[in-house]
Amino acid sequence: MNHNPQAQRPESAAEDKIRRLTRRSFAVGGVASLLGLGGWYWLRSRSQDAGIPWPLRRVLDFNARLAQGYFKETRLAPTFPLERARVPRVNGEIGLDEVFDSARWKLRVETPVRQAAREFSLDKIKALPRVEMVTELKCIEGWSDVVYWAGARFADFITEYRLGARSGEAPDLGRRPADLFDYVQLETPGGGYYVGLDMASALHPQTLLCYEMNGQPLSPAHGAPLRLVITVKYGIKNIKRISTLRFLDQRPADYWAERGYDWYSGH
Ligand SMILES: Nc1nc2c(c(=O)[nH]1)N[C@H]1C(S)=C(S)[C@@H](COP(=O)(O)O)O[C@H]1N2
Ligand SMILES: [Mo]
Repeated sequence: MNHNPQAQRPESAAEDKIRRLTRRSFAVGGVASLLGLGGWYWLRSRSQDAGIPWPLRRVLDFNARLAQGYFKETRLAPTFPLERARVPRVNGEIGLDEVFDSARWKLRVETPVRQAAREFSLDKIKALPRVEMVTELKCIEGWSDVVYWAGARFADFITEYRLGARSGEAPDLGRRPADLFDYVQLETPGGGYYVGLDMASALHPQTLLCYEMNGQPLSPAHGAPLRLVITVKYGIKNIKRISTLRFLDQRPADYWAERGYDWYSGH
């Protein structure tokens, strides 16, 4: 007789283990260093549980042993039931006062070294796998709101459109991590607000190029047509109304870092 339910349900045992690992802040994203970034493309199409595709949960224990590379410090932020979601207060309107024609909006992507800038319509971003998550937006001033977001993973964006690697090829974190640029900078139309990100945080599975909040297209005050949602950082890095995205090897300028906040602003 076996009274251990876990022995009869290895999946469930694995899941428990994953939960423990997650609680212990293991490097979930490090899985990507096993699979390569292309692996994300496959992973994201798997069924989701608490925002984590199941293959990701299965290989987490490998990850615990092999944690290294870009995702060393990453972990998943908690997710919440949909009923907890609220429309957050509008906080921060820097860079949103430019005259702005949403009908003509394109996301401009600039890459150093002889690669021409590229432009992406919102449809190109919506064509990527849609990711929904209910996570906390934490302002560095001390408040937080739980929000239901929808958008595309930044990691899917650069993988699908072959961005962010010096060679110009599709990023392959598993085999060619050094090919990736070290930093990303995002700025509003006209450059009034700008944030810098380390590549590891940009590639975190809960970092979204977000176009919907609580089931509605983003309002202008919340960053229409496209904003960043990045759960490993405070609100200040969740830039609203992105116009330009840049890959860089030097630590990019950051609006609030220039005014005395920590450049990383992780939490
Ligand atoms: N363009 C722009 N994005 C911004 C800000 C800003 O002033 N301008 N403020 C940031 C801060 S401090 C926070 S807390 C969040 C708030 O997002 P919300 O207004 O959607 O609640 O937006 C961030 N993104
Ligand atoms: Mo904030």
